[in-house]
Amino acid sequence: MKMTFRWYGDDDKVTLDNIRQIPGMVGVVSAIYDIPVGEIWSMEKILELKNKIELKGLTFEVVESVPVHEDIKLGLPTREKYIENYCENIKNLGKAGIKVVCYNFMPVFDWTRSILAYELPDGSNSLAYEKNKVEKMDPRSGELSLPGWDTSYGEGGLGGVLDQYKEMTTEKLWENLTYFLHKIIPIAEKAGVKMAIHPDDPPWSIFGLPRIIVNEASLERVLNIIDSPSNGLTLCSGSLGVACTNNLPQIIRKYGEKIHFAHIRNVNNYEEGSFSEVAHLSSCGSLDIVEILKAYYEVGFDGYLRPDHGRMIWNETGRPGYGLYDRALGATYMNGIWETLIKLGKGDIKND
Ligand SMILES: [Mn+2]
Repeated sequence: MKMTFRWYGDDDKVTLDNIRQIPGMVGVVSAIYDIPVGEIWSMEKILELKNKIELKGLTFEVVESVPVHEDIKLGLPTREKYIENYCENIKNLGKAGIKVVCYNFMPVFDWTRSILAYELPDGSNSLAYEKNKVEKMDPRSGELSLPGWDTSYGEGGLGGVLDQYKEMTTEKLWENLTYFLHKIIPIAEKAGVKMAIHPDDPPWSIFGLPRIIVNEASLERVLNIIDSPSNGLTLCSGSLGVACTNNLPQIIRKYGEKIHFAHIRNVNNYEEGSFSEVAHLSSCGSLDIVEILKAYYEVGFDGYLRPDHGRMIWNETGRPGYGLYDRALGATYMNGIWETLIKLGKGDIKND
């Protein structure tokens, strides 16, 4: 397991110096943020980012994410140009030594929450999803503005994009994902890059838009589209874990070799369909993080792992979910569990 940390570049309040001082941190997960979705990332920009990270003694081997243009998800004729560009990006990233590219296939909206600073009993705050509130939201009202939402919708704005999805069905979206994978996976194989699809967050349909990467059956289906080491998964415990029917240790044991990137986040599930994000410690939420890491250990996981969203604690301000302190605590907690699993495995710690 290689412990990594997401970094949003020079605009991030969390610095590379902060990150390198977290015990056991080996690498940074990042992306080029100032190039519009669908365009080509120049080699120069990729290498500049890589050099900046490596100068601090950290590796840069995982990109999160290379976003997929809506025209590809919609299956429009214009997708050809965007798929070509996507392939160029994969080739360039491979040349720069990137091993894993995380991406998702969620229509219009990336991760969605109803509140960004939900107060937890200890006075800290985190991202939360209140089913009743989301059901009452109207994305067309123009009043909604949530992070994670791409604001560059082009002509017609958000309403225009939503209109384009009017006829979209779950099966049609699967077809468009299949088309995309048939084009990009052979390129990724040649480039030595492992593609890793992130599950939908939350893993259910929102605002009438279909979502397809939601459970074990959908992971099976996406892996079966093309059997290749380059067609793999980002397994996000927090995204899948808010649906109580998803058994994460079971999923990890089943698809271990196809999991290239692990996101670990704990969530507190309230009534079905509502949740808040919490500290990583198992007792703070609904997921058993020890069982999850034990499953990774048992499948011999040697991919990349990162603490996913953390709470805002100790008066830190910054990008919701992506502060320094709680994610550093999460990384340290997981490193402790991992060290224990290794020592137990080697018999260095007696289990009696
Ligand atoms: Mn995630």
